[in-house]
Amino acid sequence: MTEDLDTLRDHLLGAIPAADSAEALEALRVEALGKQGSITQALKTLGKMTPEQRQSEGPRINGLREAVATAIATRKAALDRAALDARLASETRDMTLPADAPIAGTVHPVSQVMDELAEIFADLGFAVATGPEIEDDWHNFTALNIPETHPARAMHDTFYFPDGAAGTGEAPRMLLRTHTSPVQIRTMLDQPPPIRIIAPGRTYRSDSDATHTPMFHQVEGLVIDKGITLGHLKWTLETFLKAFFERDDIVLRLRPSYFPFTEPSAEVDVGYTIEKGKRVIGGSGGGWMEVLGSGMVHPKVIAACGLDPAVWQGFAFGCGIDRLAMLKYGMDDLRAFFDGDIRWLKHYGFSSLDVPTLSGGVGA
Ligand code: 2U9
Repeated sequence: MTEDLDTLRDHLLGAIPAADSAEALEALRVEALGKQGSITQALKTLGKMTPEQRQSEGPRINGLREAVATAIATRKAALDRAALDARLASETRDMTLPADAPIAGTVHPVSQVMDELAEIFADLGFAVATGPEIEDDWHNFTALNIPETHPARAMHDTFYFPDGAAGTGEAPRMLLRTHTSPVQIRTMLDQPPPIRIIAPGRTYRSDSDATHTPMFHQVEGLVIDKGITLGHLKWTLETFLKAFFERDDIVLRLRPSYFPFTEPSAEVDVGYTIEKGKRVIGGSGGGWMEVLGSGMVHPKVIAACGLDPAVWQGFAFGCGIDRLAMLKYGMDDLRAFFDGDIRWLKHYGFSSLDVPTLSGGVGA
């Protein structure tokens, strides 16, 4: 028995440190300490021994068991460390690669223009406001001086939700907002003037052709303060358009118009010139393009938001973001904006690392 144990000790304590894989080490563990293992079997012989034999053999067998268990744990830790080192060596990243190389996607022109608008208007003291796309009749129409019978409701080609509870008079009739104006209404109700905000976002009208999609993007602006005039409106729009088109020779033409929520109202045209057979924004030799609607906020709208129109005045404007993107970046079909065609996005998209800044240039 004594000789057997010595042979076993020599064999195991020689083989364990030499095991070259987790599998080989596990095989040795089973061979020694498994249910049928040599040490387990040796421990079982203790029960049949005389007390004297047990006193001398017990510590020897248990000592061997502990030595083997320790050797296995030491070898396992060494094999684990070697496996981790090998993985770390094979999974390295080249930290000197250009940062944009592995990025597959691009920033959509609509997102890019929204970022440009936020940057330009932040410089003029405007905050960005947002609100729900599912609105009620009051915030989308009534508060904006568009009562139930007003023809503008029909003009907006509104997507209404099925009546449901609304028909019972218990809940307001819900709709997809037809413009971002309800965001300005909510802002006026929520915070005291002075207010300077732009509200960019999705809007919905039941309309579809080369220049209209059922979902499109708008940005609207609102200023409410004391002593606001049309002069402030014109300067703000001129400053915005110069920064957006990155040209100093932007010429504006304000044409009288009508919107229920502004009085007086004006449509804003921007002059263009023809360069290499193409229309380019700037100058006015080529003609005029309509880009914005605007006006002084109607006193009824100011009153609907709980403010005294004799004290507070303001101006507002609105335009299509998709149209702004088309004019600046030269796309000709609005529907391609929403096709999700990766080739279109590769051509017209922007790098996510190229953030618009006034100092670095708002457009890439
Ligand atoms: C409040 C008060 C006034 C927002 C305005 C326009 C003029 C306008 C259209 C341009 C093209 C929308 O995308 S479009 O179809 N918008 O012409 N929007 S003034 O007036 C407001 C808004 C909110 C409280």
